[in-house]
Amino acid sequence: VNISHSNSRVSAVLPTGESVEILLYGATIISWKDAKGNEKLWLSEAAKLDGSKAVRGGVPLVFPVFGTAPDHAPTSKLPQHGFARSSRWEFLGKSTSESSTLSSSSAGDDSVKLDFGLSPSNLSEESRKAWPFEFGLIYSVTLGRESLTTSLVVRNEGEKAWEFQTLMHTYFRIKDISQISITGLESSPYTDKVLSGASFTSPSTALTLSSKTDRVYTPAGGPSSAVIIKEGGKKKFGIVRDNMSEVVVWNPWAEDARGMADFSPNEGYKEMLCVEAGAVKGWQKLEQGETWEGGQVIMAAN
Ligand code: TA6
Repeated sequence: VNISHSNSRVSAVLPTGESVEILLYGATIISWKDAKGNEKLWLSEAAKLDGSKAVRGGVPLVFPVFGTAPDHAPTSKLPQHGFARSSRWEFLGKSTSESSTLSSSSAGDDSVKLDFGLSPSNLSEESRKAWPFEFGLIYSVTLGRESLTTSLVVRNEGEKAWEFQTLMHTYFRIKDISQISITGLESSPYTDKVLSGASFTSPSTALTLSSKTDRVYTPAGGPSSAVIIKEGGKKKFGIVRDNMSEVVVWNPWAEDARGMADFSPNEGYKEMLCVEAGAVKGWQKLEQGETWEGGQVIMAAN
């Protein structure tokens, strides 16, 4: 495995060619390519990559609040989606794994795990003041031959209990939003932000998108069930969650895409889809010294 680590980003390439690139800013994954160099994530052409604002695309990390929570006193002063995606994380190092079987086709590593850390000492004064709790985050990004795994360990390092929400805001790259269908969200409760947060139960058919979509599903299959994204009937991505009870589906569509200064090209909404694993309904509570872990495994079909 080839790892390079500059003062702003970390990247890794497997012997077979798969690659991942992560900004230390927000520990934001900004690129994930398969062995043939096909980019799997969508990144706006106007995304700020200089730390001046959260990245529009890739996989921003949402913590300790999803959206804004004006009536949740402890997080009510935080910016939308919290501070994790706009703080500078530390690179803690990497570990590689060889395939255990001797018959592995290609000599060398089959996967590499990159670890990143965030604690109060990494936060701006403003963020510390807005959310004055002792915490520790370890975010691991594992690049495999056919998969990308992101997992987060959250620890309460203080004496007082506190609660959080977290979500991995993955922007998938697709060819044509009109050819997309999503399974794994059938017959499930969801709230629809396009309909001012009203609650519904989804039908037993796959989800397709034909206008602005912004929904928070609690899949009936539970916090570790799979969601499949198909394009033209062919599987493109599989997302298996671990301890993440919600899945958010978002596409801004034409008008909102035009309205975001860092969303480019305007027509880009046709080539992206956010399907986001998160624990965002209610709050995860951690007592002193307790930890929580959650994440997702994304499989990409070539
Ligand atoms: O993906 C769900 C969502 O909460 C949408 O409501 C939309 O606001 C999106 O996140 C992007 O949020 P951002 O703060 O990155 O512009």
